[in-house]
Amino acid sequence: MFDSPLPAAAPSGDHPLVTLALDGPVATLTLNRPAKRNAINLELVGALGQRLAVLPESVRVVVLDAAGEHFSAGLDLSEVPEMSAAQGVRHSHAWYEVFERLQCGRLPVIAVLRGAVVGGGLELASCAHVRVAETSAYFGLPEGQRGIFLGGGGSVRVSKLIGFSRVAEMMLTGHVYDADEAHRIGLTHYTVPAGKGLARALELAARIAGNAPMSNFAILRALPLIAEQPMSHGLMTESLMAAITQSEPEAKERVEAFLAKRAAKVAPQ
Ligand code: 1HE
Repeated sequence: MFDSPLPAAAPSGDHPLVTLALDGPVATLTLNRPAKRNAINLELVGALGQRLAVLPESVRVVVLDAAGEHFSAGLDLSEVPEMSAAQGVRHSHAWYEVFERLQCGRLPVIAVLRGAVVGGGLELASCAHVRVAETSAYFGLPEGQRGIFLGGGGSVRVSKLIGFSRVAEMMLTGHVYDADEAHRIGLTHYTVPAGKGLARALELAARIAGNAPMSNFAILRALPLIAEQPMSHGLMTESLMAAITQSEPEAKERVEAFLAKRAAKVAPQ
């Protein structure tokens, strides 16, 4: 074990680098370092982790937004020159701890992406469950050009989203994907006009918050496990999760409402 390099945070979770707005079941967390294009230093990672740790029980969905024109310029490069190899490993693990809280916590996360979503910013965005990109968003992994490497989980998470080959090519050539291309390759789920990202994310958040909690739990906790399991194990996990979710009283009520023609039909949007 080693000491975390993350700075101690206020027990309330309050920190100016990540602001919180609560609206019913939706918590909007906003990266708030626009003068540095939301470059991610350890203080910001710590602030994000602390905010996530102390969200009220009433919160059902997190929207992750960013102040200014850019989601994030990635790792705060000013932290690199002084870092020893051992500190570098601990630095990455500090990011992993917080990013895992985001990806594998109890809450679905919707990221609102605009401008630069690069390096560690893309690694952060890849932890979200839903990615909404404004048309200004662009996606790159300039680590190769900076003489460094992915260190915030991107070699695992971004590769799972778009494939190892695209990640290698992005890093080797400095290829930057625009919002349309990113959508086409499955890096994002929605592309919306400039300035409309937060509104779309909030609309999606309301839908997610309206799902049965057990269904959201299964989507967050079982689906990623199933993706890692061999087929026979995945099918067994799926069947157990299906049986548990459908035995919840809320599932019975929702299905009965549909059968009684009291629930909305599926329709194209
Ligand atoms: C920064 C950073 C940063 C901006 N670390 N300070 N990431 C990168 O290689 C991306 C580097 N950044 C850029 O390419 C550009 O800043 C942007 C395209 C994102 C935005 O350009 P622009 O013209 O709007 O802003 P700017 O003038 O370049 O930056 C404004 C300020 O933010 C400026 O500081 P100032 O004190 O001169 O005002 C910049 O120095 C500062 N700034 N980006 C530190 N990244 C866990 S491993 C992950 C590894 C990586 O993430 S590698 C990728 C790093």
